[in-house]
Amino acid sequence: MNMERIGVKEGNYHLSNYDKTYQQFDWDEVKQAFSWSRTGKVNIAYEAIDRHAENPMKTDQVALIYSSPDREETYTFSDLKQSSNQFANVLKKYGIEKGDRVFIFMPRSPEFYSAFFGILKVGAIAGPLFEAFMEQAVRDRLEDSEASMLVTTPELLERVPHKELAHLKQIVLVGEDDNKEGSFIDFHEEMNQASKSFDVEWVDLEDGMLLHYTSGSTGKPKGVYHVHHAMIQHYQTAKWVLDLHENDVYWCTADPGWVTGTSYGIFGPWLNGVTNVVVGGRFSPENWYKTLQDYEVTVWYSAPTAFRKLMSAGSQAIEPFDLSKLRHITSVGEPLNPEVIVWGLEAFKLRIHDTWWMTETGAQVICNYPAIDIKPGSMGKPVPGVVASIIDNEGNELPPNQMGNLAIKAPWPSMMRAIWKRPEKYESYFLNNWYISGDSAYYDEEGYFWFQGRLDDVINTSGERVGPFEVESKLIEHPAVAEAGVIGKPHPERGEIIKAFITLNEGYVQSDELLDDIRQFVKKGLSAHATPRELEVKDSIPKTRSGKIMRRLLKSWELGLPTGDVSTLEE
Ligand code: 6R9
Repeated sequence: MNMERIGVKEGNYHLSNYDKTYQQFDWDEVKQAFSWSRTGKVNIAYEAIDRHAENPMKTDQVALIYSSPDREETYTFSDLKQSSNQFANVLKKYGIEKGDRVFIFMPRSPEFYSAFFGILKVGAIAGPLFEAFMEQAVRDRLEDSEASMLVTTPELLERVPHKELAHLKQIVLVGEDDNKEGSFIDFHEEMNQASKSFDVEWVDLEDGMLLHYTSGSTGKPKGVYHVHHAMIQHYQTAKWVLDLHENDVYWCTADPGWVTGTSYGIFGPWLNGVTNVVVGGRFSPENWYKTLQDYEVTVWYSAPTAFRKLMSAGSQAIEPFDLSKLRHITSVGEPLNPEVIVWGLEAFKLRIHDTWWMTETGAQVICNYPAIDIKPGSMGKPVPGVVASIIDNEGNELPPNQMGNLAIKAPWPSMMRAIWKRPEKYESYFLNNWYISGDSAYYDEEGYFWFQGRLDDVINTSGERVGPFEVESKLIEHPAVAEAGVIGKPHPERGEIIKAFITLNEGYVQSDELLDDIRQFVKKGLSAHATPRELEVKDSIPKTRSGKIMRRLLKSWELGLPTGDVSTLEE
């Protein structure tokens, strides 16, 4: 097989002529897809839910398939319109107004989506939090955002220091609470009493709708602020990149505490009126394959870390399942190792399409489309309507094949509009009208972008620049290696040496021979200078909830330094 390039399969794809569209496209063309282009009345919740509920052809279509170990339910667009109207009425009753911050701290569930759209319908700003956050992480976010209301569950309430948060006026509890002390609002009781009709609060395209907190390498997490305008890009990229069509059944595995779980777990599919699968509970290869099979999922959006777990479970895990309905797979969050793409071709007979974007970009920016060739290891090409480039530290564009700052020309529709309460921080992202991503990359003569690393992760060993991703990818090609995290460790002679942390696949035990074999494998496969001088076997590799290897944390452990903000660390 030619691994340099994987060609396009026959198919009726959106964006069938990438080059032409890229040259001619203007975001104004998308506006007519929304009712506000005719009525002037804007609200992303209306476009995602109510517009379909008011369409006789779509009102009874299943919008949400929810599946968790103890619940399996479906909701139509009409159901979601009504339940979010009910919650909007609850919010009004308790005085929530346009611009207020209302946070949601609970597992994925149908109630989550009613609450989320209810918040948007009153014009308030939603702040979704990962259910696994512990007290400090919850406190930081509620304090910084000055949220006035929180929607949570009785189980998670103990991690909310509510008596110490001056701005937090009200807490809505979803679920039975036996020893209710203090005055909480009972979600189900209020919903039962609330009217199913509601007059949506019309907003401006530039009004806020979402605050996503993300951690940088230093300091407290920052609130990335998004506006209703983002819907234009959510909608259009969900067509071009996720290739969503009317009859698709779509599954995004991301939690809405992460931007992927909102932009493409909520907005992308529902703005396009597609049936959306949401799965609660824990990951296991069997559950995941069963989900794909039982709901006849056609389009799937997940992350390299998940694909690698499935890959290490082997082909016997996939064999019992019929995945013949699946026609398109996409990936985000960290580099997609070529090894995983090769596995995907075997396991699913499909290409896995890598997509690059960030919390700050709000939507997909550089992607592999079903309609272009894939070069494994590359993130693909910019979304039409978005200009991406590589610039030096002075803000000058660099020619092909030169590594530099991956940058996006401001503005684009889904771009963040502020860092909450920190205008100087926001300004610091921009240079000569370029948004500086903090990633390093280069593009080749054909315009494909190649990720090199977070700028702070690139290793310089004896004057050679080595991207940790390259080494990690090579390591996991070794049959014994399940996962790998690679850092640069300071070294008096060489500047840095490469240190790799690995976990082993089932059936392998650590021995000097094995570690030596792994090192030889990298040396042979990559190069001597990219070979880890140190190799350490671990039980697990620290990752963020969105699946990114936390090299910063590995490095702190290695050097005995303080670990900084670890609120996004997966358990
Ligand atoms: C959507 C999301 C953003 C950072 C980004 C980069 C890394 C994301 C990637 C990727 C290589 C890809 N990243 N996608 N790196 N290839 N396809 O992940 O947002 O959590 O804000 O992370 O993730 O380093 O700068 P966010």
